[in-house]
Amino acid sequence: MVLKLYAAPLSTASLRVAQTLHEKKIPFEVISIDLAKKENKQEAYLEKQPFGQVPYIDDDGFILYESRAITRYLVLKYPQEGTQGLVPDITDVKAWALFEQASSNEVANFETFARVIVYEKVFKARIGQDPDLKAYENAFNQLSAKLDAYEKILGKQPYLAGETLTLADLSHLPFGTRLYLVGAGDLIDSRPNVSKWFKSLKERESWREVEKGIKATVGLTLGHTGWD
Ligand SMILES: N[C@@H](CCC(=O)N[C@@H](CS)C(=O)NCC(=O)O)C(=O)O
Repeated sequence: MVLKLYAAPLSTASLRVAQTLHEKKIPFEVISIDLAKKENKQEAYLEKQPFGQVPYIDDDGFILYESRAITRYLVLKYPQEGTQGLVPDITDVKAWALFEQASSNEVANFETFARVIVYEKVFKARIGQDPDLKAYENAFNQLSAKLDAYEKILGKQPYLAGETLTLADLSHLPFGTRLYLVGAGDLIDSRPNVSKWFKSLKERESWREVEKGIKATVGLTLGHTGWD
């Protein structure tokens, strides 16, 4: 049975999973969840994803949510397909630990702040609320300091976990590209190592396939909703 991705086609976490499906050349069907209509809060949905969020996958009856967990599952389950090496050999504990370190950086040192910048700058306006400029400025300054550390790391190695591209790098794309959309792309572009690294990520074919909205590679895509 073809893998099913329950997603909002422009949601950041959904994009993360769809990009990995493209990297790994895994055929998938999209079941579009309309967040505005709160389809993600209906009882049947909550049975699969108890937190009422997108995305989740149904891989022949195996249900999994949390975008980063899904991408790791896909890479480990389909080792022969598509791009190789997106996670290190799981028996190489040091390589795996460096991958975990890079992955935690993405969550704790990048998305935490990028999310606030995007949310305050654009999302609140879309739902008719005033942005909290102090929260915006605070997140901007904190992300700026974190990216100074990224600049040093990427001056010593091409990717965050070392010499090769991993999911930890790709995971930055959904919110990293949103920074450009809200006029904060200079946080990336003003740092040469970060800028070169991020440009190489944005140019991947897998990202081009999903950046304008996730489309199924098999079956139907039912409309485009969701942006955060
Ligand atoms: N940590 C989760 C985050 C999922 C998430 O925040 N999904 C958002 C869309 S990007 C969502 O469903 N928002 C609607 C809601 O929380 O009610 C993941 O990575 O899968």
